Amino acid sequence: VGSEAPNDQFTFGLWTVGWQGRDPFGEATRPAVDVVESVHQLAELGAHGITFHDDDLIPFDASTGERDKQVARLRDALDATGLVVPMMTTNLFTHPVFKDGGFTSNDRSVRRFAIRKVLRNLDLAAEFGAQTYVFWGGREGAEYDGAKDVHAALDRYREAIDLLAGYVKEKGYGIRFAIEPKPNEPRGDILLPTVGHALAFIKELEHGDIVGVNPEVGHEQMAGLNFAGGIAQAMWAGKLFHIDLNGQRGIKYDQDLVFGHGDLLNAFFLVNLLEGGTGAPAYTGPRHFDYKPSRTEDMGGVWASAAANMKTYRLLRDRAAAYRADPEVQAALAVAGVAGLAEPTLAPGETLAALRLDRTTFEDFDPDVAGARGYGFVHLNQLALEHVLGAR
Ligand code: 3MF
Ligand code: MG
Ligand code: MG
Ligand code: MG
Repeated sequence: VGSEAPNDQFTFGLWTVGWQGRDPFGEATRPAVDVVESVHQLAELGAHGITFHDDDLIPFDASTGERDKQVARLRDALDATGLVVPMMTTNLFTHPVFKDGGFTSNDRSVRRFAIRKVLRNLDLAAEFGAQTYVFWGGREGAEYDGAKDVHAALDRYREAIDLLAGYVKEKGYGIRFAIEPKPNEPRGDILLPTVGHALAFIKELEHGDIVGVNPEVGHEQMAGLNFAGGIAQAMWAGKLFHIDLNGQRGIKYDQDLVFGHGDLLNAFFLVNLLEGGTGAPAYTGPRHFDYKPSRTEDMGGVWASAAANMKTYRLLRDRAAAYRADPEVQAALAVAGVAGLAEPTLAPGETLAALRLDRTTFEDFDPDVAGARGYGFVHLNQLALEHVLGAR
């Protein structure tokens, strides 16, 4: 597995395989995993790199000496395995200080502390050569509408992101930011709940040129949204800087299942999209898995589930290529008119005035004829399903 795998750019958060299975109703079901052990195991399985929050590596209250020691241990493990760190991020959610948020806490001293915590970790991200820095504002939100002035909160969110992006530019780190939307959990409602909200927020930034999104499969699906559709829009906007792949089954708590263990057909079309199968340019960044090995699993199950993410992605990539190469699919796509949508609605050089003069567009247009057309979308989808099932 190891030799071809690094090209796949499969990466894992240290917090994923490191999750001990604590949930709101139950204790940990697994022992803590040492970071060095995770790096070696993931390298063995064929991963390309790892990602982490500051606190995944360095305990929140660590002394400078302890911090240096942990950084050196990770450095050694990376050197020994060849794994890289393409993305880093900040934990602004675990400690009680962040219970009302980091950048948007109603307490100004907390907001100032949050910015300092990120600044320190950005320096470390530059040291590790990370290209992307993720902002998941899990505690930026509220349970009660009267508790948070959303207008002011967005002002403070923008202030923080712009200050930090300005810092990265000034330092010449070459790091880009990626905002990770999520609708709820742990807060009742989280600011920037969906990809669309985040894209609109980025437009309001001074340093929006280096800010994009890091959408997570389950987060959009928790809001009942089409993940592949959201990703297509993020790519269209040139803002898909990073991605969190996992599985989710419908509108419920954040499940963080293995990639593909939720809406499999949507995962298939997602992979097709990411790999350039729709004709839009392929996504070239890491295929990052942000999942949780279910708390029913022992350590063997943890590593097996990590491998399952990568295997599923590869299988879907193969299935998507077979789908595209299938002449029946090509014929169904033609009937469906999918490629025709790429043609601009006005002809080259045609003006709106010319469109109005063209009688075929209105006066002589027969909506009943056009309305009688069958698009064959169901057949097309059945072909996709049969490819996913390995039946074709
Ligand atoms: C929570 C998440 C986060 C983010 C992480 C940044 C703890 O639902 O998805 O994982 O992904 O903070 O990458
Ligand atoms: Mg998540
Ligand atoms: Mg999730
Ligand atoms: Mg995530």
